[in-house]
Amino acid sequence: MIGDKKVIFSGMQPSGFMTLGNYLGALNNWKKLQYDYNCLYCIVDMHAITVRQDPAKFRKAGRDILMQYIASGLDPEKNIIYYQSHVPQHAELSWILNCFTYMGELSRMTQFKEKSQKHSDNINAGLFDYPVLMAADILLYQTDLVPVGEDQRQHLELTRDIAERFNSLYGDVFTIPEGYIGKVGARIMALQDPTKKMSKSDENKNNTIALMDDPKVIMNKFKKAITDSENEVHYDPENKPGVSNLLGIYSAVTGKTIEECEKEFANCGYGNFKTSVGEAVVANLEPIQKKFADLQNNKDYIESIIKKNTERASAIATKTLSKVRKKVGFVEKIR
Ligand code: ATP
Ligand code: LTN
Repeated sequence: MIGDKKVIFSGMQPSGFMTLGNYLGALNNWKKLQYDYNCLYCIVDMHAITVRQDPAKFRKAGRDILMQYIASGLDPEKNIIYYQSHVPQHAELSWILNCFTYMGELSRMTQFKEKSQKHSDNINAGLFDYPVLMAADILLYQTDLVPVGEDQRQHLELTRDIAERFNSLYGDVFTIPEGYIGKVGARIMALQDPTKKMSKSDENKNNTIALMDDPKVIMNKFKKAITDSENEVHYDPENKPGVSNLLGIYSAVTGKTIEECEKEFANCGYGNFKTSVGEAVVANLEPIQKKFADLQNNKDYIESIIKKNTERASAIATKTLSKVRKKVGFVEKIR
């Protein structure tokens, strides 16, 4: 708790252009939480370098994501929006927690197995240790709730295990966090291969809708989206993954239920259906794109946000870390 409100922490990697999947699966839910909780939304740049990044593209993606957070409706006065690498306490706590995490636990992580297959030429120690840095992110702020997608559930369980292990040795140091897995837009799939999730690091750009894609590009990508040969719009993720994904997107951007959407498109044919989905997405993204363009011209404002929010995050992180340092028996720093 901070004051009388529970603490929420979540993060996103600046590993490319933010996608409609990130927006509907994460940001849109974060937006709804910002008035009822104390929220920290971190840009986890240190996590992102566990796979190779081109420095210039990476820097741009990092800058853009902060503006996209704000353009999407996250209030930077209410929420603490900041960069992980600006608050060194994340790295420091991560080292300490490494000494309370077992190799066996880390080797069981599904994301590590998947990413080491995908990046078989660069299976670095950071990739293996990724979940411990994530545990440090969460535990530094005495987080109560962590809104994440289904794919992060295992990492969250490990965070709880590490926290409980530490607490059982040293007393109540960390709040034990709970997951908060939203239902709407929980899993937006790739447009050309609706059996895998839409992902910002996907090399095939026809698979993803970027938040900042031009309306014409968006319409085109939806027109090309894979469906099936039935020409019948109804929701059946198992047998009709493409159409179901499009229905899910339409439902998420319009706020209508899946049943309402099915009715709306009964007997309409895939061509018209895809056009309507595209138009709904374009309309949804238009104000975000406009706000983003305004923010790009307001460098001073963005810099002041970064400065203020880094200080706010640091103040909380410092408190937790000094408690941890004391508990493990480090000699006190002389100031
Ligand atoms: P990468 O391609 O680098 O792995 P990503 O696009 O998968 O990135 P992350 O940065 O790992 O996204 O995740 C940021 C947030 O967005 C997480 O909360 C994650 O659950 C959510 N998210 C990512 N992709 C989707 C998706 N396709 N549908 C719904 N939510 C998503
Ligand atoms: N691993 C997460 C990103 C992430 C995160 C966090 C999410 C890093 N630290 C702390 C919630 C809380 C991902 O890949 N989506």
